[in-house]
Amino acid sequence: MTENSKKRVLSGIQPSGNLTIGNYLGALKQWVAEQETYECYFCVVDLHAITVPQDPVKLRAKTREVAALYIAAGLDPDKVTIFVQSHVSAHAELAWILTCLAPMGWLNRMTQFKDKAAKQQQDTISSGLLNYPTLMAADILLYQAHAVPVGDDQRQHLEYTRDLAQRFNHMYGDTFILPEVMIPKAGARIMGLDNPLSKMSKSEATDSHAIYLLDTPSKVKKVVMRAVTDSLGQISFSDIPDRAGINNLLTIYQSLTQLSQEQTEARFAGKGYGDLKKSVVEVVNATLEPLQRRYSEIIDEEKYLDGILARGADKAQQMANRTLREVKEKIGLLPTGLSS
Ligand code: AQP
Repeated sequence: MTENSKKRVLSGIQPSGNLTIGNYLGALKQWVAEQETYECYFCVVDLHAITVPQDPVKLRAKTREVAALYIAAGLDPDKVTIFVQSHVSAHAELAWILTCLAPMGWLNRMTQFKDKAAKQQQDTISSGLLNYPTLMAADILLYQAHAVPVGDDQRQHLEYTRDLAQRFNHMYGDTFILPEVMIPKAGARIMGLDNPLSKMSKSEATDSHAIYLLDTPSKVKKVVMRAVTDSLGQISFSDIPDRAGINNLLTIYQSLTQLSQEQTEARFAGKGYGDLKKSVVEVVNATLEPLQRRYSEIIDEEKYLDGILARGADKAQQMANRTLREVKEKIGLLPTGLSS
């Protein structure tokens, strides 16, 4: 298939902390699988990260770290476009234009905003946090993405993106492709190991909450062996909240081994929770070992990494600016240099 006949996907991760196995299973792993089939744009969404306070020095370092992790996880920079969101100013411009179209009521309904706002003091919540989904809509619509591979927590933001695109198309004529959400069958919502009723998140501060992609094997072992389970002694998938801990460990195991639910349960028939945890430690460490090796080869190669990001930004700009020009023309913004 030629590049032009391929469907496009776009996705991104915020450089807002240490990437977790949730980010890997919900996002990165499917991106790697899709790079042969789709024309792919993957960005490090630094403008999203600043919707909550960030230390400038750390933010810069994390932005490089996340880009290096994209490559270490298996994205091939010769096949996909990897770039930093803020290097393509069209994202911020289209976000503003869409902000002017977005009813406040739609934004107020977003559960991620409510969850994140609840963790902050009322007077410190930025309006950027409320507008986060509009920036995400701009990211996606600029590239006329057909599909967006994300974890389950982003489903509502994708619906919002489609609603906004439809609203624009209705007001100004067909402009945007309506993107489909692409959620993995297994691993779409990995839960916290310390609290299997809340999503594993990279900005959670506690030590026993997450498996991070750059954790040492012994740290992985420690956090998995401590994971919250139950006292039923039954190893099977389940939707029952009391059984969420075991369900989560089984899901991590299943997603990393690519087994079916039945095969996964069969593997642990007659075994105890300790065996399950040990097996999870093994598959996680077997996944992280090559990823970390590749990561350590590239993270200090600043020229190599910056070169990839510069090329990525150039390519992304061409696509994004084309869409932005069309949008500006349709809404009546005066183009520059008409008489020159
Ligand atoms: N626990 C998870 N299970 C499956 N997928 C997940 N994703 C995040 N957590 C899980 C997916 O990772 C991608 C990037 O997420 P993000 O950086 O844009 O922010 P997020 O969804 O808010 O993820 P975090 O880790 O919770 O970040 P913080 O703590 O910084 O806000 C998305 O595709 C997401 O679905």
